[in-house]
Amino acid sequence: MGKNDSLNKKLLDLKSTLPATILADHFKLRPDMAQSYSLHQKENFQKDVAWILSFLAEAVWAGQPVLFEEFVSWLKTFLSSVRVPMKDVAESFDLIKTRINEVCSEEENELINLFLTKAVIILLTEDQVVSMPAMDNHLSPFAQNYLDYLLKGDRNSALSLVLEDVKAGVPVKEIYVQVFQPVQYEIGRLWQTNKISVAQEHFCTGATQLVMSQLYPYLFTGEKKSKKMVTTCVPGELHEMGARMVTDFFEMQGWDTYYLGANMPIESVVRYLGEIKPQCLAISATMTFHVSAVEEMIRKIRSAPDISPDLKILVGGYPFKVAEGLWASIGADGYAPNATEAIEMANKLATA
Ligand code: B12
Repeated sequence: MGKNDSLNKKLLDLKSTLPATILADHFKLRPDMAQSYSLHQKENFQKDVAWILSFLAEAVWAGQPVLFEEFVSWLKTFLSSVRVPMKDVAESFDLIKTRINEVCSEEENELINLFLTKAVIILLTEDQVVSMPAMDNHLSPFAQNYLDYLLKGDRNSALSLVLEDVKAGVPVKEIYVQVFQPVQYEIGRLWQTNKISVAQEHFCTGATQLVMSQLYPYLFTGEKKSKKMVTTCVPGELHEMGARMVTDFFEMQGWDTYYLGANMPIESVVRYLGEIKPQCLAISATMTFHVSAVEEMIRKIRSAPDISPDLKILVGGYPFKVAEGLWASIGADGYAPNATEAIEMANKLATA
């Protein structure tokens, strides 16, 4: 699988001009729309075109059509919930294809057209293709109760519910795996299907971060392993709860953990690793268009003179779940789909 840097750049460069061009093309094709679109709709249309280019560029770069297909399924679920006809979306994809074909080589177009043709098929198949983040996510009665409190804006009751359980001896890990993670996924699904607002999603996430911080005294096991690990997200990546959860699982296993959180500049991570000298680094990315940043971070770490070649680098997050083998192709030592398996993988790599 080759990394197509020049095509990636070409597609990303198009983000500055193509959205306006496609909007104009679409209006030419459908004058009725030109009349009825509000300014807000025009802005959203152009944002969507820029997004399509970002996902396309990254999937083409990674040589992973599945990343783009997943995105198209996601877009289908997202736009269907606000009643955008898929015929219109498919038309835009065709216009995007035509315009890209004007500026790319024959060989590049052959590759891009494979991605875009499949996208149109996904959009126009009758069955609603449900993307991975919107899949049915069965919550336990306890998790449902917790979510209901959050959705009502009742953070205190949500906190009490969890604290009572933990004080009664329920392991923190169980709360993370059976409550926080599925509830976060469900919140995402509710937002994607237009059932809750961005504000509600932010409130729920903030509340769960608060509850997690209250559980901090329960994380320490007492037995220390004299092993260090650092966790970070890549530049631009704002989803930090997966990274945080992975870090806390290591802490509960007796590791000394150093959690850097969201949106970390690569140079700072490299410098920090040189100072801390951990045995393991966990890199988290949720958005598909951040995979190349993960690759860049790994490449820069590997070439830094003061970082041990024995440092084991684990990666995880949504794109790595979707695209099999992606982790290996960007130079990581391992991947795990969740916090529990992240520990198992780190132990396996330590003894390898
Ligand atoms: C909360 C949230 C946000 C918050 C994040 C705040 C914060 N402080 O973290 C905010 C509001 C910032 C946000 C922003 C956006 N979000 Co958001 N967000 C979510 C949401 C609802 C929950 C994320 C979460 O907390 N998950 C819980 C954790 C525990 O799960 P996890 O990340 O999968 O982590 C586990 C594993 O993946 C693994 N893992 C993770 N990292 C690592 C690392 C290693 C090394 C290992 C081994 C394992 C591992 O272990 C973890 C624990 O088991 C998700 C829904 C979802 N399905 O995830 C959407 C979601 C990810 N967001 C989405 C979108 C679209 C966006 C935005 C683009 C929205 C917008 N229009 O602006 C932006 C992009 C921001 C950016 N540039 O990063 C979409 C992505 C869709 C797609 N096709 O990619 C999702 C899926 C929602 C949806 N269903 O549509 N978001």
